[in-house]
Amino acid sequence: MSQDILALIKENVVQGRINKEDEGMDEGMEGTPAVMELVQQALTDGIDVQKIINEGLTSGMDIVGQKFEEKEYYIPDMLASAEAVGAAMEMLEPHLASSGVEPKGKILIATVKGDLHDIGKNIVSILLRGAGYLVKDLGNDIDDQTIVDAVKEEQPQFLGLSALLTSTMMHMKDIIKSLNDAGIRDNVKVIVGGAPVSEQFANDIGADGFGADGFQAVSIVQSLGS
Ligand code: B1M
Repeated sequence: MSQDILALIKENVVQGRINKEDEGMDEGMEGTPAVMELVQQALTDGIDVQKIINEGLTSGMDIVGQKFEEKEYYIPDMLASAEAVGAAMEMLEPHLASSGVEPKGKILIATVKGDLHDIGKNIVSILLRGAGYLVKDLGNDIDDQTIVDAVKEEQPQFLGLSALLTSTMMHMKDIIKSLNDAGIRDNVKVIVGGAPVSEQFANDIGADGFGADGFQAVSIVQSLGS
């Protein structure tokens, strides 16, 4: 039963359908429950939020990525799916957020310069907030100097960097160098992630941690402490 609804969420992410009024890519879907109705149903059924995100939303976006790679989907198709995931994450956020607890630490997060992909970063931010951290999201396409200035000003314990393009991930190394040059590298722990980023890459560029997904990002932040 829970697998059925997760499969439907995944399918509707691939269809780029937010609400039941949406047509989607295939014919005949209008009027059937879409991502928002299905996620609401999954919550009502008591399905774990982590499962909804990983097995419904994120695995749907994986298929969208494959379709884009195979030139079956174009940018507007990807955006429709991305919007559906964003809308669902807004609905899930209150279920992840802990209430009335002092923040465990402060985290600055950004997608690096030249990179507009922010869905993963937004998921990581929501999960970190849900785990009790104060997250300041600088946005996407953020240049190195803005990040260094923000670290100086905000004095966070952690800096989270996201990159989805092989052409932009190297900015993570530049940012770490700029932190070093500014004499503030030791003040902040740098966590990196994003589809092309690996643990090996994180080690090579001198980051403190790597998260393959949002939940791993939370675990690594927790294990590094403040
Ligand atoms: Co683009 N795109 N895209 N795209 N896009 C990819 C990344 C790509 C792999 C697609 C493909 O060709 N198969 C490819 C990159 C190839 C490469 O670099 N080797 C690509 C390309 C080429 C491009 C353009 C260049 C296309 C073009 O214009 N010709 C262009 C670049 C624009 C730019 O950034 N300058 C582009 C544009 C776009 C859209 C704007 C249309 C849209 C982004 C919308 C948005 O983000 N608001 C988009 C999308 C949606 C994708 C795919 C399909 C999905 C990305 C995504 O959101 N995944 C993607 C293909 C794919 O990944 N399958 C693709 C879901 C998300 C939940 O996963 O972001 O990986 P992810 O985040 C995960 C983990 O990585 C991790 O946790 C998250 C949650 O589990 N994580 C962290 C992420 N950040 C972390 C930080 C951490 C820790 C963990 O610590 C701080």
